[in-house]
Amino acid sequence: MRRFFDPRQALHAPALELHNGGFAPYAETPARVDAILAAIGGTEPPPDRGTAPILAVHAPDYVDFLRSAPARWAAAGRSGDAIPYAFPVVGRRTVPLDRIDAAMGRYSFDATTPITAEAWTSSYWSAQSALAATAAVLAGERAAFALCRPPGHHAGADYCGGYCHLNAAAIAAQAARDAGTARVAILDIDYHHGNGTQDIFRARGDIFYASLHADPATDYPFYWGHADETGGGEGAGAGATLNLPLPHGTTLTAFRDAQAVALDAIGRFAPGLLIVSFGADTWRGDPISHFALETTDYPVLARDIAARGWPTAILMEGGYAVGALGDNVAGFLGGF
Ligand code: Q9C
Ligand code: ZN
Repeated sequence: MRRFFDPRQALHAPALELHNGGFAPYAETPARVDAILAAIGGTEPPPDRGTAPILAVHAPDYVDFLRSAPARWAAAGRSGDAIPYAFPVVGRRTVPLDRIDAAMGRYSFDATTPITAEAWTSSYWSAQSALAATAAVLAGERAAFALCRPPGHHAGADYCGGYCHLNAAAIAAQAARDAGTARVAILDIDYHHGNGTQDIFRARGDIFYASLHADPATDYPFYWGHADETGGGEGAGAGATLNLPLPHGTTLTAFRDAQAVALDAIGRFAPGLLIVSFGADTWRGDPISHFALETTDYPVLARDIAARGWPTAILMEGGYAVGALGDNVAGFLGGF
């Protein structure tokens, strides 16, 4: 299987994140990349397809903000990573975003996603890796992998969050549509709901989004991913979103059954391309998650997906148990 990654994706390295009332080392560390690369062998660097496929998904003012925020933060005399602390939620209105802190809150939905000086560069190349894997599949590969890091599925058209700045899966799905694939399905099996991906496509009927994730009644991102969110808009998106929340402690049997429900729904949609948002934070020892999958479960899940026969681009999302991450990712890819 072809595997894509650019070394610039490892440059983004925030120091700390808010965690249970204090600051903890940032879980989405570049060490994740080293662990995955050591387990899967060599990768190819993606070609540079520029900003056009990014701007096909993300708002231009948001992209400008991501690129300029670190310099604005430094110009305000700040040390440390750029982190928002005030959000325009209560009495939300449009205001000038001259103050960097106002802009930070406007373009973020949480305080766990610093915009380091390298956030744009790393996220840009993460998106390019996703585009390369997708192009390889559209050119005839049965499946391809993009080591997307930073991850993407929490980022919306005009907001960051959940360690994500650019939504690689959404960028890849839109690029496939623009390349002529009529129907694209996204299967999201990260531990967390992919709120950004859902938001970006929720009103559309040409891109199906199905997600297995921890119940948002108990887990981040809380405000999305409930079972009654089935797609919206004026008709076209209705029924093109499927959310399957699962309880803490979920093991292979229940996860596999839920994945089969998602795959059956995707089958009825009849996609020309499948994009898998793959998170290994479903593993039993993940430090921020509460499912109980074993390393030996990942090949099983991958084989169930591969058996459906759709051309498949696999994109990395979360997974924070660095010691087990390589085996979990390699096992999943091996299952294909
Ligand atoms: N510090 C992905 O797996 N929760 N993102 C942080 C505790 C954020 C996970 C709260 C989890 C985001 C791609
Ligand atoms: Zn996750």
